Amino acid sequence: MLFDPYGFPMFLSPKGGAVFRTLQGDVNGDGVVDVFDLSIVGSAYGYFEGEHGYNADADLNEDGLFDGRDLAMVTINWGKTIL
Ligand SMILES: [Ca+2]
Ligand SMILES: [Ca+2]
Repeated sequence: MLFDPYGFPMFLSPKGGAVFRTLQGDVNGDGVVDVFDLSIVGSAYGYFEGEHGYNADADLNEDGLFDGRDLAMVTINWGKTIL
């Protein structure tokens, strides 16, 4: 995995191949991992891909299920900001 100078992981964009900076657990993409992200992942907890309550944005490890492993990514980075 690549990391930027601030220690945040960088990923390849599936659409354009460009590298962009992100923060794991920042589900709503506002640059901070906080209660708003937790509320999103809480509402998706236990849902499988294809089910009505499944939220692909909350499936942080992209395994088709939202569970404790995704929740752990939020708690590990709790309070961190991308700025
Ligand atoms: Ca956020
Ligand atoms: Ca998952």
